[in-house]
Amino acid sequence: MPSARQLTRRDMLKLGAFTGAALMLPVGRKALAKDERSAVDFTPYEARLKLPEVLRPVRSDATTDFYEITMREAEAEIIPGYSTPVWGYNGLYPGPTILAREERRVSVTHTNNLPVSTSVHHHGAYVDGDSDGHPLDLIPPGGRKEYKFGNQQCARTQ
Ligand SMILES: [Cu+2]
Repeated sequence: MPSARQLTRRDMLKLGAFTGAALMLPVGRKALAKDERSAVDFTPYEARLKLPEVLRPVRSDATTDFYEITMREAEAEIIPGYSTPVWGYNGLYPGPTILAREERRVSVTHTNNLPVSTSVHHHGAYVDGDSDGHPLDLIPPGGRKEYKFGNQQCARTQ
């Protein structure tokens, strides 16, 4: 079984094209023809849904739960049996879940251990501009940034 690093860009593009078309295939049908050019062979819709792990706060006080997340390179098993390099929150794909309660504040401090500057956008969060993570609000490699959430919103997935 090849590791993800053995897959070529072309292989990954083939796989991406397949996953888009896979919606029209009957469940259980083989994903890719097994020939010398196919690096991966799997049956779609067979893997169980992996729920992102729930992150625990590093500390809490009367009003706020504090979390720490490190962006780093890791390997993830996106396709069962195959390892894929990812840049993940705590090295996870998808990243961890933070459970928040309405009106209870959350602070998340991100550390960037990736080789490039990143922005952590919080889609759908009612936050100050400094905690929105807009495209020019970059965390350089080795940098840290705290994001603050008041959670003055009704329940939702963000
Ligand atoms: Cu957005």
